[in-house]
Amino acid sequence: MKIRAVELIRVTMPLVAPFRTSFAVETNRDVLLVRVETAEAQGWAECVAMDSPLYSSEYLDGAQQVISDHLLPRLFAADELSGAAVGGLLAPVRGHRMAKSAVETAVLDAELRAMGMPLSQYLGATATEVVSGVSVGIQDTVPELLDAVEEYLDAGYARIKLKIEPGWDLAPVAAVRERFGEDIVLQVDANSAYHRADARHLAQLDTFGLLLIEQPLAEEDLAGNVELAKVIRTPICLDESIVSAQDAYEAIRTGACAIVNIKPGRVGGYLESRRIHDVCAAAGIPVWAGGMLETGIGRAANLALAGLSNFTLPSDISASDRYYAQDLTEPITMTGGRVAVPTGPGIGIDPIPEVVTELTTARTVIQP
Ligand code: SMG
Ligand code: MG
Repeated sequence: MKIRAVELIRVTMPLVAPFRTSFAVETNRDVLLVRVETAEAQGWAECVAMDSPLYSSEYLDGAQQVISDHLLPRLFAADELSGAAVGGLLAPVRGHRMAKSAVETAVLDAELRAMGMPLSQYLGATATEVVSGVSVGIQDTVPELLDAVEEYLDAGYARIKLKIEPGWDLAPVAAVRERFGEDIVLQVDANSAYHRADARHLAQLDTFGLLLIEQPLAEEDLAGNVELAKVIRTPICLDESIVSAQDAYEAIRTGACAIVNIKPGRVGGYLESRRIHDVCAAAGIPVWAGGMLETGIGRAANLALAGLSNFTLPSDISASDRYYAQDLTEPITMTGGRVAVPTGPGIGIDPIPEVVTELTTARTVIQP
């Protein structure tokens, strides 16, 4: 396979409601789409970097520049390209995993579409549906939070994740438990907002029967989680801290986490995601798929991954309408707390050209 051209498309997607985390409030999702054209097929992917480097060090303009100036030239220079070869070709470039993931996924999508094989099958996924959880942002007041949670439970979501930060943790979690009872599956995500000295405070969450606490401490502070795990009973799940299979291995070996959130963008692609899945499976550590407010393009690919057998916890793969009134693809839907794994070739979903055109803010075509 040879690449004929790559199109980088910037799209601005208005969110149905602002989404607040411990690090930012999002009202629009700026997205970078990568379209790879080969003689046989075209492939699509979505870069999950956000407009500012607040979730992690990557951000959209930086990702776009790395793709154009440093990643694509390495792929154009290759004699025979395949999705599986991309990782090795891009390895000399340090970091920039979200950018690498988008490029690898677009190449893989083109290859699989040409072969007529679904990404789920290529990855070895066995499930046809994924248990769907929803991530609920920080709200101004507890009553507003309860209304939001009620709406998602009524819609059928199988698990609720509350974003927390210092000052918005014990009270909202207590209120949700009190209102909706012990039976709802509940977890929290701090996006690195706490410090080791907060261990005793976080231990107070233990009374609420949470499935897990996600990324309580700084990205770099793996050892802090080992200490924290001695003080809290709620299982620690890592997100930002795990950017490779080696990180996952190390976090598990040292006891820094009991659960891993897998986001393909964060770890450099679906193939590294599968390696993390395998490392965790071998160690008896359950995993689930994280989300980055993807459009249908990224969501479809995440569904393929989440069909692997060790994705035993509900994933952050909600329906399109959780974030977007109009998705870039046919909407992804959730029924009875489950979302179907796409069955078509490649990522199994196509962008709707008119919608992409309408929401596009910039496009560039890059050729070998
Ligand atoms: O796609 O539903 C989604 C987003 C889920 O909370 C979510 N993602 O840290 O896990 C996380 C966050 C990262 C993005 S927040 C702007
Ligand atoms: Mg997270």
